[in-house]
Amino acid sequence: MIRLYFVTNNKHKVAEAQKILSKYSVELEPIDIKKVELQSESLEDIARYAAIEAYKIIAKPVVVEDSGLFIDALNGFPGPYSSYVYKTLGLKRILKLLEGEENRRARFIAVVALALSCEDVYLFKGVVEGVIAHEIRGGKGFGFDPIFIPIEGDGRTFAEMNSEEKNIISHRGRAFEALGRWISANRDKLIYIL
Ligand code: ITT
Repeated sequence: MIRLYFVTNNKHKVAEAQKILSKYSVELEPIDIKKVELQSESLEDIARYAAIEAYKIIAKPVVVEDSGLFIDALNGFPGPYSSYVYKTLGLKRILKLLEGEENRRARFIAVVALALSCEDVYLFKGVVEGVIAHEIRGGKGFGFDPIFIPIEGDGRTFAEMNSEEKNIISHRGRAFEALGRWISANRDKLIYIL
């Protein structure tokens, strides 16, 4: 079993990521240090920076994940500001911004960063395409799940799916699958450092 620190305040992220990584014999150890968030349009830059800052504190291999909802009709808003916008505006106000809007295309993107040192950082990206629902639907998941309908699904929002169903197609599921595959291929390297 490989154990990796995971810097996040979001317990939903931990639960979803752990389900994927268990298949690769990886256990995530959530750690309560501040995730330092760079002001940037790029999830890659934010995740990389946060992973390096975390590594500086714990000096052990560490994972962070930065994600967001990008709505085409709003030029990619809220994107990297998703967490803040969810807290300040909430779902109803986002739906209001899209009232009368025919283009409801959106995507969730997640970037996972694994820092093995300050110089040795690996990024894994996952994307899921979807549309913004006309109403709030479902009680599962978190954040923008009740208004996001993945194109690959059957018309349900993420909040109407259980976590296994969501994980198969979600941005986070895909990004952590990529991390899991990388770890499988690089086990020797990791066991040496851990
Ligand atoms: P940490 O930074 O502590 O990891 P966070 O929730 O603040 O937790 P981010 O800064 O990466 O994480 O913000 C991502 C936000 O994007 C998140 O708070 C949700 O509002 C939204 N989001 C990301 N993935 C989502 C998902 O699978 N379902 C619903 N909303 C999601």
